[in-house]
Amino acid sequence: MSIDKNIIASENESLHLQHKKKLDFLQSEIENTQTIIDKLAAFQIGIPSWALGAGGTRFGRFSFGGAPRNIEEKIEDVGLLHLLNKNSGSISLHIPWDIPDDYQKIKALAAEHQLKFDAVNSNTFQDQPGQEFSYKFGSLQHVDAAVRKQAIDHNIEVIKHGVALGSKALTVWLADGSCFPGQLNFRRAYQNTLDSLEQIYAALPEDWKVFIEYKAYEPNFYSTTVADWGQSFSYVNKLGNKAYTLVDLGHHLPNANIEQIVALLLMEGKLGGFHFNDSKYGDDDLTAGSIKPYQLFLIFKELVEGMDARGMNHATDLGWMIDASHNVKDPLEDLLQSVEAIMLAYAQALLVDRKALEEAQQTNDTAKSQEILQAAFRTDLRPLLAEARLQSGGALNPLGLYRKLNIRKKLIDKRGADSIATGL
Ligand code: LRH
Ligand code: MN
Repeated sequence: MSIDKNIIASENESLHLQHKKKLDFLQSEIENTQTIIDKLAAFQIGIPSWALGAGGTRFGRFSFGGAPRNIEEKIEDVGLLHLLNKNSGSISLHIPWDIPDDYQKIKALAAEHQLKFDAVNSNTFQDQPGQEFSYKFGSLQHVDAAVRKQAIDHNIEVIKHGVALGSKALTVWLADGSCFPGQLNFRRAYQNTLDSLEQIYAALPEDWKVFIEYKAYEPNFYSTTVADWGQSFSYVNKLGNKAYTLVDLGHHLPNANIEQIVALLLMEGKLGGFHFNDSKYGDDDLTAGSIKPYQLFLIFKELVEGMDARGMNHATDLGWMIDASHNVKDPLEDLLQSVEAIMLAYAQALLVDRKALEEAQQTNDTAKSQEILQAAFRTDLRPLLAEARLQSGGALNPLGLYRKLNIRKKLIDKRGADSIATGL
């Protein structure tokens, strides 16, 4: 499913006058907006291959219809998002949900859609048909060396798939932990996990990274063996300079100060990347910026400040990825909204008057500090996002055009009302 560039151009034409008015006003208020526009255009977000169909919970899953039935259709759907917003330039695959049968064909198809392959994800949190050993009591932590070896071999196999596709990173999220006190020896679980990760680390190509993703709880509900940033940090420090911590916004205990965690991991040079989403309670995997947009802004304020302090390239030096699950929204609309929210938080963070903030902090002028931050957060920079898309050949209003072209209906006509996508 593709969209003719002329349709995007003519739709932009019909919206241009209104857009120009808003842009002119912003450019009369803000200096060197082109610098921000260029940074926005360069910023690419990885779309999860496992979040292109209907998500669900143990209580139920409600189909949308037109879900991608294979990796080819998943690449087409991400290609469609990228055509519309020009900020969805990579796809993050999950193995074995998305094992390519023909690497060359899949790479060619991705290139056709101007897509790269982002971090590849291993899966030792489910038992696959015909699997010799179960991961019921964990994988890399498991008391049985044979189970650990099976999980290590799987991660090494995932690296091979990634190398063949041109990916440069492996994301390891472990469901490992325990559900009851006494079930697990925490120290042995840590040591088994570290030993296992060291064997996976040894299989990494020279120019690769491994992201260790932490999570407070679920599916284990008493302890998780990589439960928080401190535990992930402890592993990645022991593993070596190719190992980094991945921050999934939904993986924290209530009220955790994620922006402070980000600032410290960045300062330590151990922040690898993100799984953007939003949540009100647990790992709800909701649309990024839909519940706590101010927190997303504060996280990007720390990212911009911390990355500049280390001379890092905003667009390329961290793994920017979404990890969401769509229970009630059209998956593609949800992802368009998530990308928009992430881009807006980044733009507002670029607007923060850092010099004035520094002065206010150095004089403990707390009210002034807040005024400076909220001035940026309360500035509607959406016209800059739209202009960046326009200058990149995308749509001024991606969601509006997606709806106007009835793309979901066309996907249902092509794939059926009950097509199922592999994933969560
Ligand atoms: C675990 C997680 C992890 C993925 C999975 C799909 O909650 O965030 O990143 O492997 O979701
Ligand atoms: Mn995640």
